[in-house]
Amino acid sequence: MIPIHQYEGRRVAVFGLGRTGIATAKALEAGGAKVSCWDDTEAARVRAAAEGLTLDDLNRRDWGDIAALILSPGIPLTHPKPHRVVELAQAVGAPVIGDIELFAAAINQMPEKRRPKVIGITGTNGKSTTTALIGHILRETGRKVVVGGNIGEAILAQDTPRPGTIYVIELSSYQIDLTQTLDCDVAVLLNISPDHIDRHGDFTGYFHAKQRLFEMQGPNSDAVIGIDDDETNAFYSRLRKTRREDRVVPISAGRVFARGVYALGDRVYDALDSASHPAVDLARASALPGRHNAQNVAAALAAVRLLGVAAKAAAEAIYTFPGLPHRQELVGTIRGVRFINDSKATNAEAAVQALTCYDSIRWIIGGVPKAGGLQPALGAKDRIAKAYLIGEAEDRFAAELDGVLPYERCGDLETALKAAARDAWAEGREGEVVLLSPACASFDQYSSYEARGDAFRDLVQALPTEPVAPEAAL
Ligand code: UMA
Repeated sequence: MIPIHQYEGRRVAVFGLGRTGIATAKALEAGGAKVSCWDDTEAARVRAAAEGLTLDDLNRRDWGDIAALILSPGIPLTHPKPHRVVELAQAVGAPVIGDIELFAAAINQMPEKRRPKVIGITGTNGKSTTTALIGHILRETGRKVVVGGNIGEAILAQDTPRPGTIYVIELSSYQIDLTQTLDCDVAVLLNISPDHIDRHGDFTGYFHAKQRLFEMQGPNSDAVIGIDDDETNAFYSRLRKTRREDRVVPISAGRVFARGVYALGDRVYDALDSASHPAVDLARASALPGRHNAQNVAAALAAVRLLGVAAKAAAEAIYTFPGLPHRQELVGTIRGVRFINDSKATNAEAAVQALTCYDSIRWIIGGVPKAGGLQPALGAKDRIAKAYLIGEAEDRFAAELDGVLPYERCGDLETALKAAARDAWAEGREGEVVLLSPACASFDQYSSYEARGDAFRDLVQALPTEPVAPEAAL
């Protein structure tokens, strides 16, 4: 745990008692603050009390003595409208910040020599893979590394900063919104497409949140920018005007440039300090298939090179990267059919990345739909044999798919998996894939995308490995 001393002796409100809130409350208590915790959900309050935290109904108490509100990232700050606690804090002039800001303030106070390095990664898709890949490369090349943020554990639940440690932090737009002083030594923007519009008002608001990661950087920090979207490309050009040119590194999957890191064919080229040369053979990076992963590899290579890792050593580490659960995770091959868990794909742009990696796909989709629906994924429709619909999105997706693709309404994941497996086995063709890449949030039927992916893995493992008669009875 990273103790936070900034509010020693003062009272702080912590609202939201999931992963972030619990870690934050403990870190503040360890640093001597008096912490008042609350959550809208009874079950979360019970869990927090069992962890030894003090509950204090923030809706009812007087806020006069509260020095700051630490908000969890999933709680509305501005849109669709500010949560009531945000208004209560603002009414008494208490700052509203997040756990990443507490971390930033703590390391900013450290003397330069002892301050750990920070790599921050944002973008719409590929953040977790790139974060984990950077962590893996740094660890494999002998650095002390802590990986956290939007991926897995909250940052304040991690090891205390020590000289030489490198923090690799995945940052969602929600977390950046609650952060003011994080100066990443290397900040990475992978890509941008509409997501989380409900929380940022519109696309401009969402993109603006991502850009703030770069506005917080000092003049000697580095930026790595994926330039394959029009918006990020324009942002790259703007950023180059405000910083020394060599502090802004472009990355791309498909475009070639004189200085930067880019993927072309199955090679990633390093053109950072000398003439461009092939540095990574993507055919050897088996856990990183597809063009989107080529971009993730380019970003990771650029980030670690900026911290002084040699290209050759980085490439060797990339080849041993095991991949992440819930991202195109092969959970079984049963009677010739591959079952792939891509539960992390919570929007259509993420789903299209998996769709372009296989040829004859039984596609399980649904959950809580996002703005934009399935449209961005339908460019890959020739690869999809049939769609199997689940959850709240069923009616909407059925309407979108009418006349476009064969589909079946299945209601829940178990029904969908069994129907998809039945059809794939009946087809008996080589290369059949059953893919859970739902293009939706999970919250109508599961507590998280991880819980949805775990359920899929368990259901696949329970499928019969021998034909049962009749197959349709499955
Ligand atoms: N809550 C309220 N009132 C509300 C909304 C929520 O009281 O109006 C309470 C809930 O009852 C719950 C708590 O807030 O007890 C949950 O807080 P949270 O949604 O911020 O979730 P955490 O458990 O703190 O997890 C967060 C990230 N989740 C979100 O941003 C939604 C996790 O990212 C992250 O791993 C964790 O912090 C540690 O840093 C997950 C995620 O889904 C992976 N992120 C989104 C994404 O990647 O698309 C942004």
